[in-house]
Amino acid sequence: MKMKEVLRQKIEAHRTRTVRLLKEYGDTEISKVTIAQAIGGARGVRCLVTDVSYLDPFEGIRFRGRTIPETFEALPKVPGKEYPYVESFFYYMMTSDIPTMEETLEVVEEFKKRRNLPDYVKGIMRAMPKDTHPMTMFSAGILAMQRESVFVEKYNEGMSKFDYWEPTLEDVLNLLPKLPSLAAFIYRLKYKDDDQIADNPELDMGGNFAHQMGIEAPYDDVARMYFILHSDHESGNVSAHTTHLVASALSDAYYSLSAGINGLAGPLHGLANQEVLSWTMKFMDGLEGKEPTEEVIKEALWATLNSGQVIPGYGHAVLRKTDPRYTSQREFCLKNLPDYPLFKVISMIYQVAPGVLEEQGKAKNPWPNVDAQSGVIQWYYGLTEWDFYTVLFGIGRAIGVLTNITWDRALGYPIERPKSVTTDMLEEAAGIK
Ligand code: AMX
Repeated sequence: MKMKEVLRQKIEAHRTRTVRLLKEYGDTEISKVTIAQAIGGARGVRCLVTDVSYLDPFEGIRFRGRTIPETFEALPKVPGKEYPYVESFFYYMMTSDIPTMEETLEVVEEFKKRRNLPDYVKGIMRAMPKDTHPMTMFSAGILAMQRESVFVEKYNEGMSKFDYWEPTLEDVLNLLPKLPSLAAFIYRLKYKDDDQIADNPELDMGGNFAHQMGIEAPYDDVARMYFILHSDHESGNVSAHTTHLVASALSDAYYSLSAGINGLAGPLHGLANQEVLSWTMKFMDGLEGKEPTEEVIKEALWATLNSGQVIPGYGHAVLRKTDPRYTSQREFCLKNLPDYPLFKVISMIYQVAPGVLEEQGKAKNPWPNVDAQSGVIQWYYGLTEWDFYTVLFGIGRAIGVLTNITWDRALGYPIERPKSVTTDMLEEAAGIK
């Protein structure tokens, strides 16, 4: 596979940089840690390394150095479609090279060969209680496939540290293509009476996902856009960090991703997209058919804040402006569903919420994040079961975090083990003890 050979060269070239930094400049300081950071979730502490993406607080995410519009522009598109192959994006994230159409199609074919969901996973999904959250099912499905790990097999046979990345990549290539199949299976099982739709071997990852969900075009392009946008947000966010942390113990890709998905399932992280839709729907129900006004939205936002809850879809631990992932999806809506009532409400919230959060004066970032805009698109195309939305996020996020753990293995990153201190020690450091 061309991608693997390119990756091998990139890894070899990169290793010398990492080794040099470690050996010659290991003592160079890049961050300090304050008491507020130790108590406050390590916010802003620079202690993780990734080259897959970088998040600037004001500019937003860059994937391998490219902004979102630049990434969409550069990658090969599915013929007749507006968005690139997800497979080409995966190639790009792994290697930092933009693949040709030929290189892309090689990954597309590889993914097709590997995307069939094993029967035992279907059995496990069917055995789970009907009210199980789709994120629990998604995580359990991934974990159930751990028995297939090539990394574990090779590790048990005995393998050099320098080769770890190869069976890790093999696990990633086996696992990633199965995620849309698993997600669509869960969706049809849970919401469509287990009326499953067979794989269409003609279709790419995004196309086959839309097909297996049972949703017409342009939902295939929505899926491509969505998976790419949600793929990576550097390494400190909960899903990326968890995946990296678990993998650092040499747990394989299945264990690691399943753990990361569990983190994504939290309402302060990926589940916020579900929360945005439920908040907005409750708000619209409360209108009882009346036209929403900015005044009424403002009142509803204040009611949420005054009851001690957060405004879902707003704020961010790193970003300090409107999330470009929000903007990208907003542009999609302006083009494809400009007059849709739900989109109009979401847009009105965008006009009002930052001012409300600023007035309250707590949130460091009053601007919307990715989750404030994603649900409306899903709803418009008929995916109204909002507790499924975070699973979509999970498929996308897997691209980034699985790329990262492959590189973790390639660069020999060790087991992660930060140091904790006691409250006594903090008081001592503060000079109050
Ligand atoms: N609504 C109300 N209050 C908010 C808020 C919001 N959207 N965002 C931040 N705040 C509050 C915090 O709860 C905190 O309150 P406290 O002092 O009483 O504890 C205070 O403002 C300071 O928080 P912060 O430094 O601005 O944010 P953070 O880095 O601690 O947390 C985040 C970031 C995303 C968890 C937070 O902004 C939030 O809860 N947002 C709503 C949930 C959401 O949209 N999550 C999705 C984020 C993107 C993603 O991961 N998918």
